[in-house]
Amino acid sequence: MGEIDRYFDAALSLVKSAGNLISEHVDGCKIFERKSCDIDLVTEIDKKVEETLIGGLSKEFPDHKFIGEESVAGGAKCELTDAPTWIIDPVDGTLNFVHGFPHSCISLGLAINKECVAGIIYNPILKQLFTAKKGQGAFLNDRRIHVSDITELRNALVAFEVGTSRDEERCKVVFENFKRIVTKGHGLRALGSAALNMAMVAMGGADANFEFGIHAWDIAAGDILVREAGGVCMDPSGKPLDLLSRRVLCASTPQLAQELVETLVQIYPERD
Ligand code: LIP
Repeated sequence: MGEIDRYFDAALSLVKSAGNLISEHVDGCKIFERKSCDIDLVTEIDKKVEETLIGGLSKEFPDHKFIGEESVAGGAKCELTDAPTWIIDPVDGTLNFVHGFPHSCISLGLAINKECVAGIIYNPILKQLFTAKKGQGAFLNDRRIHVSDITELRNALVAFEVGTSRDEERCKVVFENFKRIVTKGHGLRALGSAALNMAMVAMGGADANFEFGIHAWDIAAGDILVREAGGVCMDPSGKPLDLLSRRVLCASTPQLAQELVETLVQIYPERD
């Protein structure tokens, strides 16, 4: 068994047990605090899941590093080095979770030398377990998944999110992109979880996904998942993905990604 397999197996069992915290509270977790703005929420479950994952992984791998959504919210620095780093969103789709809309997941990526080499996206409510390891393919539960073969925007279903910022200038760009994709493509979808949107691209349910303003913890697991499913993941400008840039574009094919690069109005949020 390789090193990545060993790290992955330990993480998977922690993710599965932390998933129970989400599924057990899915009907009753309406108590939340606000973070950066009125619709950026955190619940006790977000905090408990993150503590469970960081606690378990640091016990197993004391020299590994962590970038966790809720730890960063508490003032910790977001630092990505070459060391093995677990990038954690304990509940991606917290707003969904608070409302009982069943698209919330744990998103856990492992980066080594700043490259995502393993990812787990687990929606315990709908029992969807997406996994990927470098060079070993992408899976939904135990079934191998692949991206679609769509190459043109006019045939594409595109996932996106508005994000949490309601800054007027930013919203103008979001709505312009909304208009461009709706006019040119088959349609737009927004599940309310960046990680699950990327998982949809990996399984061929959507053909592309883009978002401006996301964070490393929203996209780290999705990056390796989409690539292992045969898709491409990059910066929306067409440059290589930068996990801390708060920008992502993934697609089933390089041709579709390129068309989106040329179609989207770009936003450059402050880096993580
Ligand atoms: C949320 C995302 C959502 C995105 C928001 C936010 P959270 O994550 O998954 O898709 O639009 O900006 O990052 O806060 O629920 O973990």
